Amino acid sequence: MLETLKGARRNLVSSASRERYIDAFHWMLLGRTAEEKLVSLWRAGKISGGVYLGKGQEAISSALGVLLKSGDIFGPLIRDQAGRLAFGEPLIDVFRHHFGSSTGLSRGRDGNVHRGNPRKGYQAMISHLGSLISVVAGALLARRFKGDTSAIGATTIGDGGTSTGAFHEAINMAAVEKLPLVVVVVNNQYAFSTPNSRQFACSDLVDRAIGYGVEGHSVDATSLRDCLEVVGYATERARAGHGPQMVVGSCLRLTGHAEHDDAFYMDKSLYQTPLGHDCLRVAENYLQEREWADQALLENWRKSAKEQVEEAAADAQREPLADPSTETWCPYATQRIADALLVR
Ligand SMILES: Cc1ncc(C[n+]2csc(CCOP(=O)(O)OP(=O)(O)O)c2C)c(N)n1
Repeated sequence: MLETLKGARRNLVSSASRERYIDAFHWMLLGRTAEEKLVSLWRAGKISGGVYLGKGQEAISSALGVLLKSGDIFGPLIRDQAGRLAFGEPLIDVFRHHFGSSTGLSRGRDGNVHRGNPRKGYQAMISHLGSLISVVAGALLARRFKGDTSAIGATTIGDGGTSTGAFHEAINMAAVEKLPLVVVVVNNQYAFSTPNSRQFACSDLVDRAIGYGVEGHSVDATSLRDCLEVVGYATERARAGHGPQMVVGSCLRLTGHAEHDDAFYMDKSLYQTPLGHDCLRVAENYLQEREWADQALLENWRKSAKEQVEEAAADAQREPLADPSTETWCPYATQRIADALLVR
């Protein structure tokens, strides 16, 4: 029988220390600010393709990013801008990628979120929902074969993504292999226009953990403090050899599926429930309640985030675009990408 985890959690040193909280808050703020810039660039026709936002999900994403360590493996999904930055993605890479800069991580081959840097431990995102879990699990297995058991791996997925066969196959395999994998399910109530009621029939997604034989944890994803504690606990359990951990965070998608979607289908009354709280505002209130920051300091942080974003966007915009006539195009990968993927 699975251990009851709620009691054990209290014995842990809190993962939501002042220093870590403020660190995670900064990445949330920077992620939100970067995405606001992407939206204005997209609306001005300066970038093509879609712009997918993590608005409302920055707390859980950033918590995961700061809790992973150098050497760990991270597989971010579309709403993980905050987590990517917290894990170490340079801000300029966000804009390089969206502008199609030849110095971007895909050398201008992809316009939005399918970027990664395997050498640095973060996998390129795969759009096919559920597939990223197998990739992170496979990377952990590869490390194990090489005798390296120091790292854990983590990835996120939405409520809709949990309905895929790939999700089931990957978690089942990870559970059998007892891999140190943390899967963060962000239940933002909608999969594009499909509400939870048309997506799954179980009362709580975390109950699925029992069926897979993995440890499951629930968290209010609008609270950075709770995310740091619960995701922190899950990462510690994975590091300590207790196998895969499934964290289910609840919140509301505070935007359309992407900028081209006005989300007319969403039940607007949900915004008035606790699910609809904006995690960034909740985190700001918490900082003030604890007297870790006042209005003036918060304003300084916002200004600094804006300046960093403007500088990164301007620098990336000055870089040359990919040039198909000089690029050694290849159907699957260039030598450079193949080299980056090689396991060392
Ligand atoms: C296997 C698969 N089926 C369908 C899609 C198309 N698709 C992209 S995002 C999306 C909705 C995802 O919803 P959810 O997993 O709840 O994540 P959210 O967008 O809410 O963060 C769908 C259906 C896909 N990318 N992969």
